[in-house]
Amino acid sequence: MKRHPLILIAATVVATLAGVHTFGCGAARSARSLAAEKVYVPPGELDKYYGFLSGGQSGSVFVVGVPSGRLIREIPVFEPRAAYGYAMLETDARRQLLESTGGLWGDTHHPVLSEKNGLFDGEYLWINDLANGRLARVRLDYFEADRIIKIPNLQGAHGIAVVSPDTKYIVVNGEFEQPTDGLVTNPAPYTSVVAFVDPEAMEMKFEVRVNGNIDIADTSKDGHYSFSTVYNLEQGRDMGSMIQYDRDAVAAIDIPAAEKAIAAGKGDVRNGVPILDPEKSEGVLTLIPVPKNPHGVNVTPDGRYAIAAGKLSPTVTIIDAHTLKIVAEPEVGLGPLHTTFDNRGNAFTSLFLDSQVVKWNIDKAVTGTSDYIVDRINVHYNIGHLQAVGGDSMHPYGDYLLALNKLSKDQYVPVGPDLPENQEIIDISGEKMKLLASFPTPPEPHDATFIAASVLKPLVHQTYTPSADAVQAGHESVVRTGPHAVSVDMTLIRSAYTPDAFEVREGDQVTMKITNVETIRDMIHGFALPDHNLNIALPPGYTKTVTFDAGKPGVYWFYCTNFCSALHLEMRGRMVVQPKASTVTLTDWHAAENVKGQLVPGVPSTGDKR
Ligand code: RUQ
Ligand code: CUA
Ligand code: CA
Repeated sequence: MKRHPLILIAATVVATLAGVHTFGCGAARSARSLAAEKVYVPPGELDKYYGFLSGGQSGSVFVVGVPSGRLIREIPVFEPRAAYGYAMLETDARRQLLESTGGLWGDTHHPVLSEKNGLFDGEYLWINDLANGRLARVRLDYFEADRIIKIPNLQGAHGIAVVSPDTKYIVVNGEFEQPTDGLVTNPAPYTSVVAFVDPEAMEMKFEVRVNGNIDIADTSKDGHYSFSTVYNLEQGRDMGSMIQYDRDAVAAIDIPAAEKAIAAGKGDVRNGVPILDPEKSEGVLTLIPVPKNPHGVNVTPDGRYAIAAGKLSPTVTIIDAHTLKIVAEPEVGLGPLHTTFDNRGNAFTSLFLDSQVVKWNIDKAVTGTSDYIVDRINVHYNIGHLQAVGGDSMHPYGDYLLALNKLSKDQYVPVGPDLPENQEIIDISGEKMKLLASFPTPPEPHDATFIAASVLKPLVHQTYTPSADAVQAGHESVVRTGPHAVSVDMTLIRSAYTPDAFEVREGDQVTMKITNVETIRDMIHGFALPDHNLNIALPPGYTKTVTFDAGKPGVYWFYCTNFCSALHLEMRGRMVVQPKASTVTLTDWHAAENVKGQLVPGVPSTGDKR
C-alpha cells in the first residue's frame, strides 16, 4: 500500500512532539529535550544571569539563577529571618527601625538596579515595601540590605524606578491617597505624591503631588521624565467609583522643571519634605489620557516610547517619550498589565485575563501595520509581571523572558489549599516564543530584574573586611561594665567559641560583640542561644553586636547553626546565668568540673557586691 506523503509527515511530527525518537541517533531530539538543554546548567557550572525577584509578602528579595531557575539566595529586607540572623533581637537596631517604620513585615514589589551611563553597574538594588511606605537599598557586593527609609507624606509605596541614565533619583509612587493636609477631618478629595529619593544618601529630596492612585513607575532613558500610571482619576474611594472613566492617565513629571521649582522655593514643606503642587508650578506635571485603570508603564530600550498597559482595556497606549503625544493604541489582548522588550524591536506584554504573553512589533504598531502581533504563548496561569533579561535597560539581551504567574493551579503536586507561585522561563531568541521550564517560588514575586553574571560576579566580595572594632583573636574578654551589665567580646573560628563559657547574673544586660575571624569564603558560623530569641549568622570577617537580657538562672548552651566542620556539633559553649543571690563563680564551676574551659584571663567574679 502506498501512503500519501503528507500523512507520513504528519505522523512524524506527532511522533516527534510526543518525544519519540523516530530518526536515527542524534538527528531528532524531542522538543522536550531541546527545551531542557536550554535551561540545563550542569552541576559545577554557573548561570548566565542573576535574577532578582521581589518576595512580595515574604518581605524579601529572591535571587534566582537564569536560565536554570535555581533559587540561590533569599535576601531578607523587611522581615526578620532567623536563618540569616537578620533583625532577630528586640534590641537589634535594624529590628527597631523596622518596628518604628511600620512593622516586621513588608510587601516587596519592584526590584530596580543602579545604572551608570544607562547600564546596570551592579552596585545597588532598591526594593519597595508597598504596605508600609518604605524603600530599601541592597548592596550587591554583600547581597545585604544596607538602608531602609520611610517615605513621608505617602501611603502604599508602589511603583518605583531609577532615574536613568545615572541613577539620579529613585522615584517612589504613593498609591493610597490621603487627605492633602494629612488631617482626617479634611473633606476635600484625597491625593498622593510621587517621591524623589537621593539614592546615595537615601534621603528625601522632594515630592510632587499627583491625584488618582499612582501605580507603576518608569523613567525616560534621558532622565527627563518620570512616568506613572494613574488609575483613579475619578478620585473615588470605592471600587465602583474608581472604574467610571474610560480614560485615566499616565502622569509625566518633568524632572528638571520640578528641580527648578523646588530650587525656587515653590514646595510646601511637610514633614521636612518640600511638596510641589502642580497647579502652582506650571510645566511640572502632564497628564496623558490613557484607558482604562492602566497598570504598567514601560519605556522602550531606545527611549522613544513609554507604553502603558490598559488593564481594563485590551489595549496598550504608545506615548512618544519626548513629546508626550499618544502615537498609537494597538489591541493586544485581555488584561494587559506589563511590557518588556527584546533587542530586535519587539515588545512583550503580559495578559492577566488571557493567561498569555503577547509579542508585538513596536514599529509596526506605531505605523498601524495590521500584522503587528508576532506571537502569543500560553502561560500558567494569570500572569502579572514579565521581564525579559535586560528588558528594563537600554541593552536587552533578547534571549530569555521570565513570566511571573499568579496562580499555579495544576502545575505542581498539591501542597494544601495554598499553592506556590509559578515562574516560567520563555525562550525569546527566535520569532516564536518557546516555553522552556518553570519553577515555583514562595509568595509572591511581582516583578524581576536581571543582571549579567559577567558584570556582577566580579564585584561580589568573598569575605567581610573586618571592621575597625572587630574582636581580634587573643583579645577576647568578659568584663563587668556595670552593676547589671556584662560585655563579652568573642571570636569564632572552626570549631570553637572563645570564650566558650562565661558567667552572668540574673537581671544582667549582656552585650556581646562577636567576630567571625575566618578568612575563607562561605565559612559561616552561627551563634544560637536557646530561650533568648537569638540566632545570628556570621559570615567570615563579620562582626555583630547584640544586647539581650540574661534571662532566668540556668545553663544555656550557645551553639553553631551553620554546619562548618567535622566538629560542628561540638562547636558550642555555655552562658551560665547565676541566680541573683548566688555567690558561686565561673571559676568555681570550672574547678568543680575539672575542665580546661576557655576561661578568659581577668573574668571578674560576679560574686562581688552589687
Ligand atoms: S504590580 S503584578 Cu506591584 Cu503589577 Cu504586582
Ligand atoms: Cu561553626 Cu558550625
Ligand atoms: Ca479609573
